[in-house]
Amino acid sequence: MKKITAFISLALLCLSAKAATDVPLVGNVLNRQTTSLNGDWHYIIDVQEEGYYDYRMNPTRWGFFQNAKPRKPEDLIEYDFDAAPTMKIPGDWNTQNDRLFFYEGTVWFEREFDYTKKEGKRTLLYFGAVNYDSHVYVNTKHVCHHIGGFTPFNTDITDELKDGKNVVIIKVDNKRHAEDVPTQIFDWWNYGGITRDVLLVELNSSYVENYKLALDKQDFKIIHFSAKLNKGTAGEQVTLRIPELKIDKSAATDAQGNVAFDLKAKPELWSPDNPKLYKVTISQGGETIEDEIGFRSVTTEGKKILLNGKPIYLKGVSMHEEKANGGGRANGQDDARQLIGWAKELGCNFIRFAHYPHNEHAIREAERMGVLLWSEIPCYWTIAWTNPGTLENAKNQLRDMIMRDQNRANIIIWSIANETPHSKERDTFLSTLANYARSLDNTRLISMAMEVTGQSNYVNRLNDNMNQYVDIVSFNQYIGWYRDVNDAPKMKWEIPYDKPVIISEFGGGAKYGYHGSKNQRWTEEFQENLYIENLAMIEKIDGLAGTTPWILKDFRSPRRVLNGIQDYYNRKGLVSDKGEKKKAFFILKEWYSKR
Ligand code: GCB
Repeated sequence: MKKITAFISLALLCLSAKAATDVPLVGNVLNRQTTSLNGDWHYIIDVQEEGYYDYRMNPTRWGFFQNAKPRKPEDLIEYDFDAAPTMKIPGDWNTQNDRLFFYEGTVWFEREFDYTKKEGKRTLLYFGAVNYDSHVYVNTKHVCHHIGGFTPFNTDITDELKDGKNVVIIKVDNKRHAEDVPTQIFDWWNYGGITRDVLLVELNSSYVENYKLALDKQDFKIIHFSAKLNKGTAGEQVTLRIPELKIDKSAATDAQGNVAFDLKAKPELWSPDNPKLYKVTISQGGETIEDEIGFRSVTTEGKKILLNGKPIYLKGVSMHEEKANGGGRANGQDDARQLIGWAKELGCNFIRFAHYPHNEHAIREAERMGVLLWSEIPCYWTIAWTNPGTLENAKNQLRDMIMRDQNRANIIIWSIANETPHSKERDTFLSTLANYARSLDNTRLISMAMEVTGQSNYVNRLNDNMNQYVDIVSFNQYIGWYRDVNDAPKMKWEIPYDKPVIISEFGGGAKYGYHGSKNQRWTEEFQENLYIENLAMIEKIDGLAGTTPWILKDFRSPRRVLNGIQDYYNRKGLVSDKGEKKKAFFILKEWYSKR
């Protein structure tokens, strides 16, 4: 008995140990010295978390992270990663095994890799995203715990690695909880698993953790540069080079390991018409990081959004991060190119990446294709506003989204929430996020998708306390879907703020190929008419600076149960889940061609 208690305490220690090796996110990981751990990973479905808790819900002595093997024929070990099936990583589990289609719970993943220790080098283990709650173990040691399904994280595993064979095991749990971000209910598929790249990142013991290059908002002949080392080491030389602009400048870090300077330059400005990117290198201590960076400014003036000092109308569309054909999480250039390609065909210069940070490949692809972006964290619907842990979680997601993407010229808006119910507690929570976003990055605009609540008959008045914290007031409205389309011509919209307005959602469902009269719900004609009426109505809104109708492509949602049409798809796409364009696609295209 004594022995068992001792064992359990040891295991408890193992499980609760806060990762001493957790390190802040490294910027621009895709262009670092990396080894990919993508590929086939063994997995074990663990409905009751048998590999984590014992029958008293205490940490189990048989934790799967131990990767135990029987030594004697009589040994009891009830799991075996070597005998388990494999799935492709990155990838969601729902679309790789029929038995996991609706599954929400724990799955363990395991992968072996070879490694050779290098003197003086540090190795980080990086995950692009794991949905939702993950515990990572290297060679049986717990190395980190991460919460949040759409932001990257890395941890320093140098001290756990050995020459030769190493094993990484990760417990992934995508059960939904009220205090999570997003919360228990949301209108998209809760794809579980290791959904983005897994990388080993090799670094010097002192390295550039992150850096930022940004054009001055007013003076387009000044570029601000700053960089931060992982350590507070003074006197380290950091060199920035932009050969095409003849920039080659070095400076020494201060006692906090920071360096910052301004440059005089005359860059060609990045814009949707001219998505010019400059080759940039940042060097320090023998390590050189390459990047491609665009220079642009985004500001507002009254009800106008200015890109490079000139008013721009954001011809947009909303988009989920789902594969271009069928469902499943997208992660990679091909899906991005296809989806963004459809948006461009619509005439878009802007996409709302809803409702969470999308993968870095898609963001970079959009940047190359000249598409501006709205990037969002999943503070969606009924968040637990008064729970400190929930706020901490939302702040972490916001920080990591910004830290990953702060050098992407095409991202112009950080969105902090979607359709949240008004309350004092919500305002406290969201204003904390807005202020935090601004403190991290003052070179972009802040917005959130609001709701119009002051509705009386045909007068819609936007009345949201959060207006004072955002640069752009955006709101969703569903005239024609959750309200009669014939109301559209009578509707009046009052937006009493001297700020640009984006209609962040409007739309309605239609099944591709289903035809009928414009009054027949779910037909392409119904959706087409809804777009005609909405666009005519929206056009009259004072200060309208952009539109991102809901949504580019049909997407999977467990809320859209069988009714002969939906089949677990939200059918509000302008393009079907198989890539077929519906009639409304061409209405929007025509409207955008005239703006
Ligand atoms: C909304 C939500 C979006 C939903 C959409 C719908 O307002 O923001 O996530 O998918 O409505 O289809 O109802």
